[in-house]
Amino acid sequence: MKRALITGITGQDGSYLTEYLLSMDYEVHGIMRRHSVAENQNSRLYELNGHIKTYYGDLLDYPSLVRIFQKVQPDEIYNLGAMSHVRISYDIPSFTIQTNALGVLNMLEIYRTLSPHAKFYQASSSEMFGNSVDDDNMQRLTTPMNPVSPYGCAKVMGYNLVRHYRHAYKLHACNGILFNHESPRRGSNFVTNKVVKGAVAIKKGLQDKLELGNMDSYRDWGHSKDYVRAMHLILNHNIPDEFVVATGITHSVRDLCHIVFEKLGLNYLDYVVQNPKYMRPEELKYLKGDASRTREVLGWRPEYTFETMLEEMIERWMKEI
Ligand code: NAP
Ligand code: G4F
Repeated sequence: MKRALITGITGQDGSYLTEYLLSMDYEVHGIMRRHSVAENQNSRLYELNGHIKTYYGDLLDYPSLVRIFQKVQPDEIYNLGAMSHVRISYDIPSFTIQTNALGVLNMLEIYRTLSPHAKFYQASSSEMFGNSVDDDNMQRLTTPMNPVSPYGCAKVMGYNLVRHYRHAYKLHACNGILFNHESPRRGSNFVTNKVVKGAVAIKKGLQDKLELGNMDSYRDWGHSKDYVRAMHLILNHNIPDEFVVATGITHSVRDLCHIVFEKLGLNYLDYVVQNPKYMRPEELKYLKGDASRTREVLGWRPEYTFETMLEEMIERWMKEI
């Protein structure tokens, strides 16, 4: 039985990855932070109660990480823990850089000293590219990284640290450069789930307007369930390396609103208003990922389309609201 250790197990990806690994008979261990309201903390893991082992820890708390590594002795390490909200990273830049960059350094140091025979996956991000695009309007491994947010800057550091530790200490450490991925479990302050939740509340007569920021940026949106499968393939590839995970299809935030409201029989133009509060000091305008190498080398294919993913998200809020 393989033993996996997941940081960020309470998050969207952590919960789907846990389910995926359990379905393959892994023993799954996860690191959880202390929250003041304990009830909601592991809401994404409720159905897995009794099937996983969790430990209090924090990417910034070195002693807790050492203790957990010694106890678990993992075969596979998935470092998904992060302050993952790009707009909020402008509000709390120092915490973001500490968690998303120094947190990776803490993990790598403990990995190399206590579990050097394990495999290590780092949750890197398309936010690292910033506004760089290749001539064909896509991003890939060779696209320059010019991050436009504290979040993106920190992720570039984490990405480079993983490459450095792999080369310097001959570790099986790899990066997945994942483009945006969503699901019914997505935090409701990310744009997809905010739009779906708002549109459903409007449909039910509980809300009049939906306030958004920039509607003219484009994102390459996939489903988290498809993307956690890619994480496992990347980590278990025989050569530790970097891989891009994306659908290769891009939509604007405006398209997103149009499609979601239309599925509910509404016209978004009647309800969506802009609020400068949600604009960013510097915006990443356009993402469209080239995952052709990931498809060829790892045989990865997404199963969801943008539309089937949104339908699943609408269904969640129709039941819940
Ligand atoms: P998420 O839902 O926000 O989950 C983030 C997880 O990190 C949560 O479990 C959170 O714990 C934990 N965390 C935050 N700060 C921590 C700290 N100091 N120490 C330990 N754990 C900490 O994010 P996600 O969408 O699942 O994303 C997973 C990873 O992929 C993140 O690293 C993210 O940056 C990266 N990524 C995501 C996307 C995407 O589109 N979803 C794309 C590219 C890369 P709490 O529950 O206690 O807050
Ligand atoms: O949903 P978002 O907040 O995601 P963003 O900034 O692209 O970041 C996500 O994807 C990254 C991968 O590229 C991850 F690394 C990161 O952890 C996170 O998961 O915003 C998407 C777009 C942006 O252009 C934003 O300006 O939607 C625009 N937007 C417009 N109105 C809004 C809103 N975003 C949010 N969160 N809230 C709004 O009201």
